[in-house]
Amino acid sequence: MKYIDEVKIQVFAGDGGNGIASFRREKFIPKGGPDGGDGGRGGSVYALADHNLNTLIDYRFTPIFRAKRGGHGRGSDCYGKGADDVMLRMPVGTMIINHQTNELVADLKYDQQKVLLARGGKGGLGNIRFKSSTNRAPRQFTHGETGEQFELRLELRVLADVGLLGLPNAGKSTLIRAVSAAQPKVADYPFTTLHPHLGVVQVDIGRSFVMADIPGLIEGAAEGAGLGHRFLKHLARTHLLLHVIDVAPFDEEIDLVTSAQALVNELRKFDEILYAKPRWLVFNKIDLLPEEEQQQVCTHILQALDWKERWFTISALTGKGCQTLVYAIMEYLEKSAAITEEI
Ligand SMILES: Nc1nc2c(ncn2[C@@H]2O[C@H](COP(=O)(O)OP(=O)(O)OP(=O)(O)O)[C@@H](O)[C@H]2O)c(=O)[nH]1
Ligand SMILES: [Mg+2]
Repeated sequence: MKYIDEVKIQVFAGDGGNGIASFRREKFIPKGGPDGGDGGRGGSVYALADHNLNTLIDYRFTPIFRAKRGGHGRGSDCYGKGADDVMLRMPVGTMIINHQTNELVADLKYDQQKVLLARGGKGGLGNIRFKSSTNRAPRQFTHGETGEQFELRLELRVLADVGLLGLPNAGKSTLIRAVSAAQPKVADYPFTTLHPHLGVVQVDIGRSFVMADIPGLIEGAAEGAGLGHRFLKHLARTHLLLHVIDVAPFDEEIDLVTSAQALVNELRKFDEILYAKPRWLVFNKIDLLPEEEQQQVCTHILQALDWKERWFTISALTGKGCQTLVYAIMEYLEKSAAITEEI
């Protein structure tokens, strides 16, 4: 299925139904009073967050949504029927932006969150409403209000605590499979992952965090190489990035230091804020290296990069080191959340 994370839609709420001027006409009642009812309310358009959805693709095909108008009032005190509301289901993590003003209308953060997008018009008043002691036969009535309408932009930014960053084939998807129930495809060719996947990492009872796996990044991504770098925006809301490095690449020509630096450059070209986020190094596939070489390779990279942050060695395939990594992440997230609260 194609992954769509930005779309433009138009929403039209229904107009209110008109009120009506009408008089009772009955046999033997020569002068019946006013009996024109109010118009019904127009339907409104709402957004509803749904955690079972993970793409905005449906909106690419159907970008226009209209709620119905309210029924008109009728004689014999009959009120017009209110129209049904229209519910637009969207993935959690969708940001809804007014396309004209660029204002953020809503940010869907939890399942079943409901947000009004366009309000239906109120129904008009029937002439019963205008009856008074001085005016027993009013002819006034009002029209229904117009429903609101907007052009909106939907932008999906997955909500994850930790994001995986790395060259294609580094083992990002293997890692998320090892530590969560997420099952993105794993294969020994580059660009296996074509869109973001989320996995919930359950560390202990009641302690968990969300990890995001995104497509691999290569040098020149800013200029469109590989799958480009547009998927990086999905890391914008994370608190921590894990830079996954394959320590035993199939292609022995690959220089681990240069390629790690190239990746960080791409990150920086994409967004300074993302670049400034806390980042840890994760040396993966250590099962492919003899023990003494593991140490050598890691030390070499750490020194060449002048690395001051935390780093880990793992094998996503055998699971070695993965527990230590997830506990460290959990503790870090708990601590940083505490810091934010204190401020
Ligand atoms: N020996 C070994 N192989 C691994 C390990 N982790 C991943 N692999 C293999 O490396 C290949 C690529 O793994 P993926 O998890 O698909 O890599 P990715 O980083 O998600 O790749 P893209 O989605 O293409 O960016 C697969 O053949 C995995 O089985 C590891 O720790 N040890
Ligand atoms: Mg992958």
